Amino acid sequence: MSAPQASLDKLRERRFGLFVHWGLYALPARHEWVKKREQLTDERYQRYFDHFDPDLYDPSVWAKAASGAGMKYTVLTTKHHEGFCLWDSDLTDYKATNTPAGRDLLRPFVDAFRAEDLGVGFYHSLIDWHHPQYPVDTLHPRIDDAEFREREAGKRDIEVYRRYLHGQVEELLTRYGDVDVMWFDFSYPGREAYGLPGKGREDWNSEELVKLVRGLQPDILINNRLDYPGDFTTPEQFQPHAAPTIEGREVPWEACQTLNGSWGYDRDNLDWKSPDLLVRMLVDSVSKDGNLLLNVGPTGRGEFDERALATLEEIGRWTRRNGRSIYGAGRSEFTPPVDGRYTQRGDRLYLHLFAWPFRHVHLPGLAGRVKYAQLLHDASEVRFQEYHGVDTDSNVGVKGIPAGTLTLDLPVQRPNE
Ligand code: JFZ
Repeated sequence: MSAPQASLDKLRERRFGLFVHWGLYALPARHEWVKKREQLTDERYQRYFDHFDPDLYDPSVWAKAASGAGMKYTVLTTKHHEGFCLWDSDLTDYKATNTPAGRDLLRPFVDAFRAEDLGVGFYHSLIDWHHPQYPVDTLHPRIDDAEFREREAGKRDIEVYRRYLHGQVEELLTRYGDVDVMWFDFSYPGREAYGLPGKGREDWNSEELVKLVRGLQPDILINNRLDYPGDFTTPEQFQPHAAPTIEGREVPWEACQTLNGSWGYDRDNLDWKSPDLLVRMLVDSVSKDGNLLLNVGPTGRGEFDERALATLEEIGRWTRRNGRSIYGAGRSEFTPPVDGRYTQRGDRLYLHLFAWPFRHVHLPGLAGRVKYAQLLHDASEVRFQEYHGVDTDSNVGVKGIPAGTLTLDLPVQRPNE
């Protein structure tokens, strides 16, 4: 069983999305794994629950920022590994309703993004460091000491947690209308060989969970982190060198990327990627038939950090003029020049130059294939020469290069784009 082709087509058309990691970890503001990394007890972590008061939360501002950046869909952490729920679940007290926020934070989010005509997806953590019956594993033996493992071992009944997991997914998929994507996170099977516990399809009952999801939302797309076949794959924090394949067949994919190396709000992290780099990552994804899901970690007061907002605005200046090379576009059969990427939509070929060459760029295989060329941002004509293997005076600049090469004449100065 898999999602309808129309849903995959829609994902492909959208190409660029907003990932939002928001939870209690916004308050310590030092990475969403802080509870695990610093081995914080439930008692110590409680202070973030008690102080969770996002008084500036206005998801219509988030949705407008996403739309302004050229994003076409969003995926929000309904629950991350810490176990805290943004919605008013009947199955736990560990939810936004019981914090100073005092309300369901998911509903206004969903409404705001739909109002901007953006697709809505739900990230949902399979891992849960708060549920009393979830057997917490050591993922990093250097961090999680043996004593901790011993204390936890055998004391917890994952069947109870599994019912909770399925029940919460049912809530999410019955209360908030049509959901475009269910983004589960994550499985780590097959570690038994190293003397470490793993978690996979048996633990979640992935088969049943997928049936449940598809039964409730027949058009939904499911990612690939259930240790069970999904609709698309999710390379994380790297750009694959080519479209990923499963058993030799290319699969739909979406790269997820941070703005600064952390998913949750991380105040002191200074690894910010430049807007220019992020645009190149978007182009790189599309040139390999994939999407980019770019993350923002909102603050504990419910806002996007100024640095995130500035980056999204800058990206938006690019996508507004160059979106025709992104939305609904994909890979081209042609091989781009060094430091360049091709994207293609129908019979339009888009050349993205990551480095500006001096006056000429040579495009092998394109001679005789191009009717007209222009810069995309201002529609100004780009003249070109074609070299068919016979030297004439008109191809002074292209002598000695392979026959079949088309050479673009570019301005010396890179246009301010
Ligand atoms: C997971 C989360 O742990 C992380 O906090 C964030 O939400 C991210 C989007 O997803 O991170 C992972 C998941 C899987 C691997 C690495 C990081 N993995 O399989 O190597």
